[in-house]
Amino acid sequence: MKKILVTGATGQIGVELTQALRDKYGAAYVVATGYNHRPASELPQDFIFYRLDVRDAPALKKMVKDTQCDTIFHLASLLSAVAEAKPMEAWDINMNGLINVLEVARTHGCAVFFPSSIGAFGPGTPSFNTPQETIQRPQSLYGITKVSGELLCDYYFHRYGVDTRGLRYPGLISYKAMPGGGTTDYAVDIFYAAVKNRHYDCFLRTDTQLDMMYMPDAVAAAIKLMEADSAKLKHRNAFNVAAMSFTPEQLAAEIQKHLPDFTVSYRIDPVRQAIADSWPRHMDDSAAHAEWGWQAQYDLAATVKDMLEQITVSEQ
Ligand code: AKB
Repeated sequence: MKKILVTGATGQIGVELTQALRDKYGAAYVVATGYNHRPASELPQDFIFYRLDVRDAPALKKMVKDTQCDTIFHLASLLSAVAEAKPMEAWDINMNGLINVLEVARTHGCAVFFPSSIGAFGPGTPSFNTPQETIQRPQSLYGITKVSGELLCDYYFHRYGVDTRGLRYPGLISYKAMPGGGTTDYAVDIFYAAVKNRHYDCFLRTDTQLDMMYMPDAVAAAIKLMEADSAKLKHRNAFNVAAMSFTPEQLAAEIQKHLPDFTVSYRIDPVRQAIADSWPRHMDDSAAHAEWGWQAQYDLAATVKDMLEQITVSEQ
């Protein structure tokens, strides 16, 4: 039986991944930790977690020792837009947090899941069918921490045999916890604006095409990767995973099929637009298919239908 520790459990991925892990392995076997407190009203009811700053190595070590965990889902990280605003803090949390996790995993024999991102690519990367192995010269600080994180995870695997595995996530769409300062956040905000106001002011250009994924797929991918047969993994840190790829204009058109009076205007944020312009449009995820059977379940139409239904119910 696995005993799991989740860092960053109050974040956008963390809230849903923690719940899915508790459903699968039992609540007693999944310890959720978080640092950046959201108001309780923004978390699911009865969401139990411990306060832990991943930069605090002794506290992290004590948590791993006390819980006797054998697997760490290390989600604590600052996202791309907020990392541009607070680069020193982003480096501290994303890099020092990760190396603390890897060190404690090395000394206590834990496996580690690390979420990388499309942000790990840059303007020199092939934009369409972005290969699993390709040029990675990101220009955002977030992206630099993600490439460095991938390399560090591979280093701990090759040098010390720590079972590290990771995914390059696209922009993630969800309704249970809001994202906190990413470039792809428009693809979440737009649904709330559509349901509440029938209008959205988009901060990315109408034709900005990016890979996206619905949260149930993102959660399933992390669990499936961590359960995969280690011997079959040729790549580890990190696998490209794709589900759908669209522009703000295409997303708005899909929403309009359900809400015909919905309109969008564009007020571009130059920082987030520059980041988005440097990211790939669509990744090739054939290595994930071949090595551990990855397959997305949600396309654009299914995601939009579910998001609108869930948000409409929660607003009533
Ligand atoms: C962000 O926009 O920063 C994240 C990501 C794609 O990694 N959602």
